[in-house]
Amino acid sequence: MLRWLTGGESHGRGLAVILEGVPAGLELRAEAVQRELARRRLGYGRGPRMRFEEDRLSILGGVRHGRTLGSPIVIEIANSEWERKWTEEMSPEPGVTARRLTAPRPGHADLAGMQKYGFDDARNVLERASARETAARVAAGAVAKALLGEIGVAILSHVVQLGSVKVTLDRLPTLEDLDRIDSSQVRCLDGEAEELMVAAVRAAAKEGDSLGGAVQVIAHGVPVGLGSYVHWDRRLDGRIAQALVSIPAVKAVSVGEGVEIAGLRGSLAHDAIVGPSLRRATDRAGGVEGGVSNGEPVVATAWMKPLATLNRPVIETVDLATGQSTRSFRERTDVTAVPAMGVVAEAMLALVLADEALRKFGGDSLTEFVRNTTAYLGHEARLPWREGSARS
Ligand code: EPS
Repeated sequence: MLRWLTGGESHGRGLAVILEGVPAGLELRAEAVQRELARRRLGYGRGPRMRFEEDRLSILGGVRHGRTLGSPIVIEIANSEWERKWTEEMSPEPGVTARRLTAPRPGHADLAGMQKYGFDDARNVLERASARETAARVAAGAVAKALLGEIGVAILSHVVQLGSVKVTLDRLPTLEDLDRIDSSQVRCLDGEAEELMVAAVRAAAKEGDSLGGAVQVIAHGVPVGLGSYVHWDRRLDGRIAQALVSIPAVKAVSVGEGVEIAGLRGSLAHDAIVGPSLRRATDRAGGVEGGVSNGEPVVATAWMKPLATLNRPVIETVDLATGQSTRSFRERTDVTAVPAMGVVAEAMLALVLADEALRKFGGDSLTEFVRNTTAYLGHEARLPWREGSARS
Protein backbone atom coordinates (compact mmCIF):
# COMPACT_ATOMS: atom_id res chain seq x y z
CA MET A 1 0.00 0.00 0.00
CA LEU A 2 0.99 3.58 -0.59
CA ARG A 3 1.72 6.09 2.18
CA TRP A 4 2.51 9.71 1.47
CA LEU A 5 2.89 12.99 3.33
CA THR A 6 3.54 16.52 2.17
CA GLY A 7 5.20 19.36 4.08
CA GLY A 8 6.08 22.98 3.52
CA GLU A 9 4.51 26.45 3.46
CA SER A 10 3.43 28.55 0.48
CA HIS A 11 6.19 31.17 0.81
CA GLY A 12 8.67 29.03 2.75
CA ARG A 13 11.83 27.55 1.29
CA GLY A 14 9.88 24.83 -0.50
CA LEU A 15 7.52 21.87 -0.43
CA ALA A 16 8.40 18.23 0.05
CA VAL A 17 6.61 14.95 -0.40
CA ILE A 18 7.62 11.46 0.70
CA LEU A 19 5.93 8.42 -0.84
CA GLU A 20 6.47 4.97 0.54
CA GLY A 21 5.27 1.71 -0.98
CA VAL A 22 6.06 2.24 -4.66
CA PRO A 23 7.52 -1.01 -6.06
CA ALA A 24 11.12 -1.10 -7.26
CA GLY A 25 11.86 -0.87 -10.96
CA LEU A 26 9.28 1.72 -12.03
CA GLU A 27 10.67 4.10 -14.62
CA LEU A 28 10.54 7.59 -13.12
CA ARG A 29 12.10 10.68 -14.64
CA ALA A 30 12.14 14.14 -13.13
CA GLU A 31 10.84 15.48 -16.47
CA ALA A 32 7.64 13.43 -16.11
CA VAL A 33 6.99 14.94 -12.67
CA GLN A 34 7.95 18.40 -13.93
CA ARG A 35 5.49 18.04 -16.80
CA GLU A 36 2.63 17.42 -14.38
CA LEU A 37 3.70 20.40 -12.26
CA ALA A 38 3.62 22.56 -15.39
CA ARG A 39 0.10 21.33 -16.20
CA ARG A 40 -1.06 22.43 -12.73
CA ARG A 41 -0.03 25.99 -13.54
CA LEU A 42 -2.28 26.13 -16.61
CA GLY A 43 -5.49 28.05 -16.82
CA TYR A 44 -6.71 31.54 -17.56
CA GLY A 45 -7.47 33.33 -14.31
CA ARG A 46 -4.40 32.33 -12.32
CA GLY A 47 -2.65 35.11 -10.42
CA PRO A 48 0.69 36.78 -11.21
CA ARG A 49 2.61 34.29 -9.07
CA MET A 50 2.07 31.58 -11.68
CA ARG A 51 4.22 33.59 -14.08
CA PHE A 52 7.27 33.74 -11.87
CA GLU A 53 6.98 30.76 -9.49
CA GLU A 54 9.21 28.09 -10.96
CA ASP A 55 8.38 24.77 -9.21
CA ARG A 56 12.08 23.84 -9.00
CA LEU A 57 12.11 20.09 -8.59
CA SER A 58 14.70 17.77 -7.03
CA ILE A 59 14.36 14.05 -6.42
CA LEU A 60 16.22 13.52 -3.15
CA GLY A 61 15.75 9.79 -2.74
CA GLY A 62 14.14 6.56 -3.87
CA VAL A 63 15.17 6.75 -7.53
CA ARG A 64 18.44 5.66 -9.14
CA HIS A 65 19.33 5.78 -12.82
CA GLY A 66 15.74 6.58 -13.76
CA ARG A 67 14.09 3.75 -11.83
CA THR A 68 12.51 3.50 -8.39
CA LEU A 69 14.40 1.55 -5.71
CA GLY A 70 11.43 0.49 -3.57
CA SER A 71 12.68 2.86 -0.88
CA PRO A 72 10.75 6.05 0.01
CA ILE A 73 10.63 8.48 -2.90
CA VAL A 74 11.51 11.97 -1.68
CA ILE A 75 10.68 14.94 -3.88
CA GLU A 76 11.43 18.57 -3.11
CA ILE A 77 9.86 21.52 -4.91
CA ALA A 78 11.72 24.72 -4.05
CA ASN A 79 9.68 27.95 -3.95
CA SER A 80 11.44 30.58 -6.04
CA GLU A 81 9.23 33.12 -4.20
CA TRP A 82 11.15 32.42 -0.98
CA GLU A 83 14.36 33.95 -2.29
CA ARG A 84 12.56 36.86 -3.88
CA LYS A 85 11.09 38.32 -0.73
CA TRP A 86 10.18 35.88 2.01
CA THR A 87 13.48 34.84 3.63
CA GLU A 88 12.88 37.08 6.68
CA GLU A 89 9.10 36.85 6.97
CA MET A 90 9.12 33.04 6.70
CA SER A 91 12.44 32.40 8.44
CA PRO A 92 12.53 29.35 10.71
CA GLU A 93 14.94 31.28 12.98
CA PRO A 94 13.56 33.09 16.07
CA GLY A 95 12.08 36.48 15.27
CA VAL A 96 8.88 38.49 14.90
CA THR A 97 6.81 39.46 11.91
CA ALA A 98 6.89 42.98 10.54
CA ARG A 99 3.21 42.76 9.52
CA ARG A 100 0.64 40.78 11.48
CA LEU A 101 -2.47 39.82 9.49
CA THR A 102 -5.37 40.30 11.89
CA ALA A 103 -8.49 40.73 9.69
CA PRO A 104 -9.32 37.17 8.59
CA ARG A 105 -10.75 36.53 5.12
CA PRO A 106 -14.30 35.11 5.29
CA GLY A 107 -14.41 31.69 3.64
CA HIS A 108 -10.70 31.03 4.17
CA ALA A 109 -9.12 28.93 6.93
CA ASP A 110 -7.82 32.14 8.59
CA LEU A 111 -10.18 32.61 11.53
CA ALA A 112 -10.92 28.99 12.39
CA GLY A 113 -7.18 28.26 12.14
CA MET A 114 -6.23 31.19 14.41
CA GLN A 115 -8.80 30.09 17.00
CA LYS A 116 -7.79 26.44 16.79
CA TYR A 117 -4.03 26.95 17.08
CA GLY A 118 -4.06 30.11 19.22
CA PHE A 119 -2.39 32.39 16.65
CA ASP A 120 -2.64 36.20 16.50
CA ASP A 121 -1.30 36.30 12.92
CA ALA A 122 -3.32 34.72 10.08
CA ARG A 123 -0.11 34.13 8.11
CA ASN A 124 0.60 31.16 10.42
CA VAL A 125 -2.59 29.60 9.01
CA LEU A 126 -2.72 30.72 5.41
CA GLU A 127 0.80 29.60 4.58
CA ARG A 128 -0.16 25.96 4.97
CA ALA A 129 -3.84 26.30 4.04
CA SER A 130 -2.68 27.79 0.71
CA ALA A 131 -3.29 25.76 -2.43
CA ARG A 132 0.45 25.96 -3.10
CA GLU A 133 0.56 22.64 -1.21
CA THR A 134 -1.20 20.98 -4.12
CA ALA A 135 2.06 21.17 -6.10
CA ALA A 136 3.42 18.47 -3.76
CA ARG A 137 0.30 16.37 -4.28
CA VAL A 138 0.71 16.64 -8.04
CA ALA A 139 4.33 15.46 -7.76
CA ALA A 140 3.17 12.43 -5.75
CA GLY A 141 0.33 11.91 -8.22
CA ALA A 142 2.82 11.82 -11.10
CA VAL A 143 4.46 8.79 -9.46
CA ALA A 144 1.07 7.15 -8.89
CA LYS A 145 0.13 7.79 -12.53
CA ALA A 146 3.37 6.19 -13.73
CA LEU A 147 2.63 3.09 -11.64
CA LEU A 148 -0.98 2.88 -12.83
CA GLY A 149 0.18 3.33 -16.43
CA GLU A 150 2.00 -0.02 -16.09
CA ILE A 151 -1.36 -1.78 -15.64
CA GLY A 152 -3.16 0.23 -18.32
CA VAL A 153 -4.88 2.88 -16.21
CA ALA A 154 -4.98 6.38 -17.72
CA ILE A 155 -6.32 9.45 -15.92
CA LEU A 156 -7.47 12.81 -17.23
CA SER A 157 -9.68 15.73 -16.26
CA HIS A 158 -11.47 18.63 -17.89
CA VAL A 159 -13.42 21.66 -16.75
CA VAL A 160 -17.20 21.22 -16.94
CA GLN A 161 -18.22 24.45 -15.21
CA LEU A 162 -16.59 27.83 -14.63
CA GLY A 163 -18.67 30.40 -12.81
CA SER A 164 -22.18 29.87 -14.15
CA VAL A 165 -21.01 28.60 -17.58
CA LYS A 166 -21.63 24.85 -17.87
CA VAL A 167 -20.61 22.28 -20.47
CA THR A 168 -23.07 19.70 -21.76
CA LEU A 169 -21.26 16.41 -22.24
CA ASP A 170 -22.09 14.13 -25.13
CA ARG A 171 -19.29 11.63 -24.46
CA LEU A 172 -16.61 10.75 -21.96
CA PRO A 173 -13.24 12.28 -22.93
CA THR A 174 -10.30 9.90 -23.39
CA LEU A 175 -6.54 10.32 -23.23
CA GLU A 176 -6.57 11.34 -26.92
CA ASP A 177 -8.44 14.49 -25.88
CA LEU A 178 -5.89 15.53 -23.27
CA ASP A 179 -3.67 17.66 -25.53
CA ARG A 180 -6.73 19.59 -26.67
CA ILE A 181 -7.90 20.02 -23.09
CA ASP A 182 -4.50 21.21 -21.90
CA SER A 183 -4.17 23.65 -24.78
CA SER A 184 -7.56 25.21 -24.00
CA GLN A 185 -7.19 28.41 -21.97
CA VAL A 186 -9.45 26.98 -19.27
CA ARG A 187 -8.85 23.22 -19.82
CA CYS A 188 -12.29 22.85 -21.41
CA LEU A 189 -13.12 20.62 -24.40
CA ASP A 190 -16.07 22.68 -25.58
CA GLY A 191 -14.82 25.65 -27.63
CA GLU A 192 -18.02 27.68 -27.25
CA ALA A 193 -18.12 27.23 -23.50
CA GLU A 194 -14.41 28.08 -23.34
CA GLU A 195 -15.03 31.53 -24.82
CA LEU A 196 -17.84 32.22 -22.36
CA MET A 197 -15.68 31.00 -19.48
CA VAL A 198 -12.76 33.25 -20.43
CA ALA A 199 -15.17 36.20 -20.68
CA ALA A 200 -16.60 35.36 -17.24
CA VAL A 201 -13.10 35.26 -15.72
CA ARG A 202 -12.23 38.57 -17.35
CA ALA A 203 -15.40 40.19 -16.00
CA ALA A 204 -14.81 38.85 -12.47
CA ALA A 205 -11.17 40.00 -12.58
CA LYS A 206 -12.24 43.50 -13.53
CA GLU A 207 -14.38 43.66 -10.41
CA GLY A 208 -11.76 42.16 -8.13
CA ASP A 209 -13.94 39.09 -7.68
CA SER A 210 -13.38 35.32 -7.90
CA LEU A 211 -15.09 32.35 -9.59
CA GLY A 212 -15.68 28.69 -8.73
CA GLY A 213 -16.68 25.82 -10.95
CA ALA A 214 -16.35 22.10 -11.50
CA VAL A 215 -14.11 19.53 -13.13
CA GLN A 216 -14.78 15.98 -14.20
CA VAL A 217 -11.97 13.51 -13.53
CA ILE A 218 -11.88 10.17 -15.31
CA ALA A 219 -9.80 7.02 -14.96
CA HIS A 220 -9.91 4.66 -17.94
CA GLY A 221 -8.76 1.05 -17.68
CA VAL A 222 -9.36 0.56 -13.95
CA PRO A 223 -9.48 -3.18 -13.25
CA VAL A 224 -12.57 -4.75 -11.71
CA GLY A 225 -12.27 -5.24 -7.96
CA LEU A 226 -10.51 -2.21 -6.45
CA GLY A 227 -12.06 -1.12 -3.14
CA SER A 228 -14.54 -3.20 -1.20
CA TYR A 229 -18.09 -3.24 0.15
CA VAL A 230 -16.95 -5.01 3.34
CA HIS A 231 -16.24 -1.89 5.40
CA TRP A 232 -16.99 1.84 5.19
CA ASP A 233 -13.41 2.99 4.84
CA ARG A 234 -12.65 0.51 2.06
CA ARG A 235 -15.37 1.69 -0.31
CA LEU A 236 -13.65 3.07 -3.40
CA ASP A 237 -16.24 5.80 -4.00
CA GLY A 238 -15.93 6.91 -0.37
CA ARG A 239 -12.16 7.11 -0.67
CA ILE A 240 -12.37 9.05 -3.94
CA ALA A 241 -14.86 11.52 -2.45
CA GLN A 242 -12.63 12.12 0.58
CA ALA A 243 -9.56 12.60 -1.60
CA LEU A 244 -11.28 15.11 -3.89
CA VAL A 245 -13.01 17.10 -1.14
CA SER A 246 -9.61 17.45 0.56
CA ILE A 247 -8.45 19.68 -2.32
CA PRO A 248 -8.54 23.28 -1.06
CA ALA A 249 -11.85 25.03 -1.89
CA VAL A 250 -13.58 21.86 -3.14
CA LYS A 251 -16.95 21.66 -1.40
CA ALA A 252 -18.82 18.91 -3.26
CA VAL A 253 -18.10 15.69 -5.13
CA SER A 254 -20.27 13.29 -7.08
CA VAL A 255 -19.36 9.85 -8.35
CA GLY A 256 -20.73 9.09 -11.81
CA GLU A 257 -24.13 10.70 -12.32
CA GLY A 258 -24.78 10.63 -8.57
CA VAL A 259 -26.59 13.97 -8.50
CA GLU A 260 -28.73 13.38 -11.61
CA ILE A 261 -29.85 9.83 -10.81
CA ALA A 262 -31.05 10.77 -7.32
CA GLY A 263 -34.13 12.21 -9.03
CA LEU A 264 -34.82 9.24 -11.29
CA ARG A 265 -36.74 6.05 -10.71
CA GLY A 266 -34.58 3.01 -10.05
CA SER A 267 -35.68 1.43 -13.30
CA LEU A 268 -33.96 4.29 -15.18
CA ALA A 269 -30.98 4.89 -12.91
CA HIS A 270 -28.81 1.80 -13.20
CA ASP A 271 -26.38 0.40 -15.76
CA ALA A 272 -27.53 -2.73 -17.57
CA ILE A 273 -25.10 -5.68 -17.49
CA VAL A 274 -24.49 -7.01 -21.00
CA GLY A 275 -23.26 -10.51 -21.83
CA PRO A 276 -20.97 -12.15 -22.61
CA SER A 277 -18.41 -9.45 -21.73
CA LEU A 278 -20.26 -8.38 -18.54
CA ARG A 279 -19.59 -4.75 -19.50
CA ARG A 280 -22.19 -2.12 -18.61
CA ALA A 281 -24.38 -0.54 -21.30
CA THR A 282 -23.95 2.87 -19.62
CA ASP A 283 -21.71 4.23 -16.83
CA ARG A 284 -24.06 6.18 -14.61
CA ALA A 285 -22.48 4.59 -11.56
CA GLY A 286 -19.13 6.14 -12.47
CA GLY A 287 -17.36 2.79 -12.53
CA VAL A 288 -18.08 1.93 -8.89
CA GLU A 289 -20.85 -0.32 -7.57
CA GLY A 290 -21.04 -1.31 -3.91
CA GLY A 291 -17.76 0.51 -3.30
CA VAL A 292 -15.97 -1.78 -5.79
CA SER A 293 -14.65 -0.79 -9.22
CA ASN A 294 -16.70 -2.59 -11.88
CA GLY A 295 -14.35 -2.32 -14.88
CA GLU A 296 -16.03 0.74 -16.40
CA PRO A 297 -14.29 4.13 -16.41
CA VAL A 298 -14.15 5.62 -12.92
CA VAL A 299 -15.74 9.08 -13.16
CA ALA A 300 -16.12 11.77 -10.51
CA THR A 301 -16.98 15.47 -10.51
CA ALA A 302 -15.53 17.95 -8.01
CA TRP A 303 -17.07 21.38 -7.39
CA MET A 304 -14.89 24.23 -6.17
CA LYS A 305 -16.23 27.30 -4.38
CA PRO A 306 -15.15 30.75 -5.59
CA LEU A 307 -11.77 31.48 -3.99
CA ALA A 308 -12.07 33.19 -0.62
CA THR A 309 -9.26 35.65 -1.29
CA LEU A 310 -10.71 38.60 -3.18
CA ASN A 311 -8.71 41.26 -4.97
CA ARG A 312 -11.37 43.68 -3.76
CA PRO A 313 -12.40 42.40 -0.31
CA VAL A 314 -16.02 43.41 0.28
CA ILE A 315 -17.32 40.87 2.81
CA GLU A 316 -17.49 42.01 6.40
CA THR A 317 -15.00 40.66 8.92
CA VAL A 318 -13.54 41.68 12.29
CA ASP A 319 -10.05 42.99 12.97
CA LEU A 320 -8.95 40.76 15.83
CA ALA A 321 -6.42 43.37 17.02
CA THR A 322 -9.13 45.99 17.64
CA GLY A 323 -12.46 44.12 17.71
CA GLN A 324 -13.72 46.55 15.05
CA SER A 325 -15.74 45.54 12.02
CA THR A 326 -13.66 45.91 8.86
CA ARG A 327 -12.82 44.39 5.46
CA SER A 328 -10.23 41.58 5.30
CA PHE A 329 -6.56 42.08 4.49
CA ARG A 330 -5.59 41.96 0.82
CA GLU A 331 -3.46 39.17 -0.56
CA ARG A 332 -2.35 38.67 -4.13
CA THR A 333 -4.60 35.95 -5.55
CA ASP A 334 -5.99 34.01 -8.50
CA VAL A 335 -9.39 34.90 -10.01
CA THR A 336 -10.09 31.20 -10.42
CA ALA A 337 -8.14 28.00 -9.92
CA VAL A 338 -10.70 25.59 -11.39
CA PRO A 339 -8.55 24.57 -14.44
CA ALA A 340 -5.60 23.81 -12.12
CA MET A 341 -7.86 21.96 -9.70
CA GLY A 342 -8.52 19.38 -12.42
CA VAL A 343 -4.84 18.47 -12.50
CA VAL A 344 -4.82 18.18 -8.70
CA ALA A 345 -7.96 16.01 -8.89
CA GLU A 346 -6.16 13.71 -11.35
CA ALA A 347 -3.31 13.37 -8.83
CA MET A 348 -5.66 12.61 -5.94
CA LEU A 349 -7.59 10.01 -7.97
CA ALA A 350 -4.29 8.45 -9.09
CA LEU A 351 -3.06 8.24 -5.49
CA VAL A 352 -6.25 6.51 -4.31
CA LEU A 353 -6.29 4.06 -7.24
CA ALA A 354 -2.57 3.30 -6.91
CA ASP A 355 -3.03 2.63 -3.20
CA GLU A 356 -5.95 0.30 -3.87
CA ALA A 357 -4.13 -1.44 -6.73
CA LEU A 358 -1.12 -2.05 -4.47
CA ARG A 359 -3.41 -3.33 -1.73
CA LYS A 360 -5.03 -5.79 -4.13
CA PHE A 361 -2.07 -6.88 -6.24
CA GLY A 362 0.96 -6.09 -4.03
CA GLY A 363 4.52 -6.68 -5.13
CA ASP A 364 7.92 -5.34 -4.12
CA SER A 365 9.08 -5.07 -7.70
CA LEU A 366 7.23 -3.69 -10.69
CA THR A 367 7.51 -7.09 -12.38
CA GLU A 368 5.73 -8.73 -9.45
CA PHE A 369 3.02 -6.04 -9.34
CA VAL A 370 2.31 -6.29 -13.08
CA ARG A 371 2.44 -10.10 -13.02
CA ASN A 372 -0.03 -10.27 -10.12
CA THR A 373 -2.38 -7.82 -11.87
CA THR A 374 -2.20 -9.64 -15.18
CA ALA A 375 -2.76 -13.02 -13.54
CA TYR A 376 -5.83 -11.71 -11.70
CA LEU A 377 -7.30 -10.10 -14.80
CA GLY A 378 -6.71 -13.23 -16.84
CA HIS A 379 -8.04 -15.64 -14.27
CA GLU A 380 -9.60 -14.62 -10.94
CA ALA A 381 -11.50 -11.65 -12.37
CA ARG A 382 -13.51 -14.07 -14.50
CA LEU A 383 -16.47 -15.98 -13.20
CA PRO A 384 -16.15 -19.79 -13.12
CA TRP A 385 -18.52 -20.36 -16.04
CA ARG A 386 -16.44 -18.00 -18.19
CA GLU A 387 -13.25 -19.99 -17.67
CA GLY A 388 -11.28 -19.94 -20.90
CA SER A 389 -12.84 -16.84 -22.41
CA ALA A 390 -10.82 -13.61 -22.40
CA ARG A 391 -12.28 -10.47 -20.83
CA SER A 392 -12.65 -7.74 -23.39
C1 EPS B 1 -2.88 30.91 -3.08
C2 EPS B 1 -2.63 32.22 -3.45
C3 EPS B 1 -1.68 32.54 -4.54
C4 EPS B 1 -1.59 31.40 -5.50
C5 EPS B 1 -1.21 30.15 -4.70
C6 EPS B 1 -2.34 29.76 -3.83
O1 EPS B 1 -0.38 32.70 -4.03
P1 EPS B 1 0.19 34.10 -3.62
O2 EPS B 1 -0.67 34.53 -2.45
O3 EPS B 1 1.62 33.89 -3.22
O4 EPS B 1 0.06 34.99 -4.81
O5 EPS B 1 -0.66 31.69 -6.52
O6 EPS B 1 -0.97 29.08 -5.55
C7 EPS B 1 0.34 28.75 -5.78
C8 EPS B 1 1.38 29.45 -5.41
C9 EPS B 1 0.44 27.49 -6.50
O7 EPS B 1 1.56 27.08 -6.81
O8 EPS B 1 -0.62 26.91 -6.76
C10 EPS B 1 -3.70 30.60 -1.91
O9 EPS B 1 -3.95 31.51 -1.08
O10 EPS B 1 -4.17 29.46 -1.76
